[in-house]
Amino acid sequence: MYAQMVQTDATHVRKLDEMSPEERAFQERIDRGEKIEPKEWMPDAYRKTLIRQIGQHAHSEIVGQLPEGNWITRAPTLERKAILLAKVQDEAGHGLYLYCAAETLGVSRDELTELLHSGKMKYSSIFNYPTLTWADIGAVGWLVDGAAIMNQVPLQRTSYGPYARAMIRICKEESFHQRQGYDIMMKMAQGTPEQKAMAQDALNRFWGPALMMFGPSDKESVHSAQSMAWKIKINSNDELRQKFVDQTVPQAKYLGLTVPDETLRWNEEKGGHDFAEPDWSEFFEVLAGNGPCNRERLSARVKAWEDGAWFREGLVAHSEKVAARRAAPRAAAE
Ligand code: BYC
Repeated sequence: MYAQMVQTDATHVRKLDEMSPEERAFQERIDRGEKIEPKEWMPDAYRKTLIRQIGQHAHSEIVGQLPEGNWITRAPTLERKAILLAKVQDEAGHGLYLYCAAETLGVSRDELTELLHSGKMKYSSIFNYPTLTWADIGAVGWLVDGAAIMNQVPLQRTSYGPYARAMIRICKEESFHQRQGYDIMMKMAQGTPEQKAMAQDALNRFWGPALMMFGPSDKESVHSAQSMAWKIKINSNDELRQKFVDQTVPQAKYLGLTVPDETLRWNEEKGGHDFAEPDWSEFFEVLAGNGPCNRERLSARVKAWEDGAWFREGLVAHSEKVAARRAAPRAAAE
């Protein structure tokens, strides 16, 4: 079932009297809402937790290009193709901002890539599901980017400065992504009965996996308590999942589509919806590498990395040549 692959050494939330003077001063800075910057002292477990989360987030953006990239050549109009192309390029950019943020913690992009390719580091479970129809591209934009925004808006206030700043730009772009997905769903839902049925089918297949994006339930979440004490995470997994359901249900209604959950009800007392838990056994199977597309996704990434080796080597050779040329007149003058 669940296996932690990147060790963070954060075994439990440490109380103030268990902390060294440095750790205590650090926690007080966090509690005051100060941002932590790259060169400042931080507990090793805080650094490792950030590398784990930011690295997984970066990988998700990069792997996340694959299900959508699948439809660039088959988008129904030139306009849709141009929009999808721009969105997929944005995801690459998000991956790069995040790898840069992770690099400030002392890990290289090559090291993180190696961890992804060897299966030691995760990426979001959602990208292990196939995009079977054009309506799936609408559902991905609407639900997957919608869930991503719900998770990432609070991360703009995360305690590590470079991560928080990367998230500000990413969130702006994600809102455009979510709008384009909803726009596709609107067109499909208002189209022919066949198109509406495709939109409903996409919602049926992506609803559960979208709920899983927020991570396991709070009682199963191993990292939440410490990550929230360090303000790496601002909200718990269940809090964000609830907000996502409350935001998305009226949107589905507006589309004239049915959320595939017979237990879904508005609960006046809690001021939110009651809804069915996603299938957690499926979630842990996907995390263990056994989702519908895990092997395909990873092998596509490994192939892209290997096929691009000549280009990376060319870039390094070129920059070494430029550096040598710059150094040559200086050496001659000395
Ligand atoms: N998928 O203790 P927990 C995007 C893992 S990109 C896979 O609750 P945590 C987009 C978790 O890593 C979306 N693994 O962990 C891109 C941990 O395993 P390890 C990505 C998951 O970290 C392109 C274990 O389960 N967003 O939106 O406190 C196009 C226990 O979980 C998942 C981010 O990465 C999952 N769904 O909380 C469109 C946001 N859930 O590391 C869209 C930043 C849990 O011990 N990340 N796990 O081996 C986070 O906010 C948190 O890391 C999570 C999990 C809420 C995801």
